[in-house]
Amino acid sequence: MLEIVLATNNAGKAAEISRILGKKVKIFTLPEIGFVGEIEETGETLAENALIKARAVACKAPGKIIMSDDTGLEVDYLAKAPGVYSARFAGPDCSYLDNNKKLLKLLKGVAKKERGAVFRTVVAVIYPDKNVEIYEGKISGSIAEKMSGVYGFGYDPVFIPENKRKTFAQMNSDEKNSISHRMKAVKNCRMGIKRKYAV
Ligand code: ITT
Repeated sequence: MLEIVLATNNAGKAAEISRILGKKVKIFTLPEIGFVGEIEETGETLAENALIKARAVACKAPGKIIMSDDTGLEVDYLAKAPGVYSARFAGPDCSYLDNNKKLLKLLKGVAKKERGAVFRTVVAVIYPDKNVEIYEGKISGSIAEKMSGVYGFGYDPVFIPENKRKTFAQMNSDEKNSISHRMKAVKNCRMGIKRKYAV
């Protein structure tokens, strides 16, 4: 069984990734490898931040594959903001609700055709031989006029994927995972892992 450490403190994200990777992979969370504390995401790109998280954890788990993901929501009308700053869009210690409220306020009155947005995920993997690989996934869509739905996390209540009539938060996890930015990045990553290991 392949052992992968997920370098994330975000439980929603960890649940999605482990579902996508499937049963042949044993996932270790940060508490399970004895990693405590916050990792400061000081990078200017998603790839830099994903690598910062993976590197911070690698020394704690020798011999294991380390995987991290950094995700950003890029809104056309806001010149691709919040992007790499998606987690703290509404300020330090803000909640998902604060971020969604701020986004909806900034887009108040903006026409539907100008509400385009992209969710982008970068997955960084550090292999036990110290080799580093980066994988990407994205999905286009638009920002709704109000929050809807109870599933998922983060900006899911305001993001409507292209060709859909509901937000990510109105989809159960299988439905979101079948089309999401994270699924695409993790699937690319899984292909990279398969090229190295027979799983
Ligand atoms: P880690 O750094 O511990 O992995 P995080 O919550 O800081 O977790 P990111 O920096 O990757 O995660 O993501 C930034 C924010 O983007 C995150 O806090 C959510 O608000 C949002 N986000 C990420 N993935 C999302 C998804 O699939 N659906 C909705 N919002 C998402």
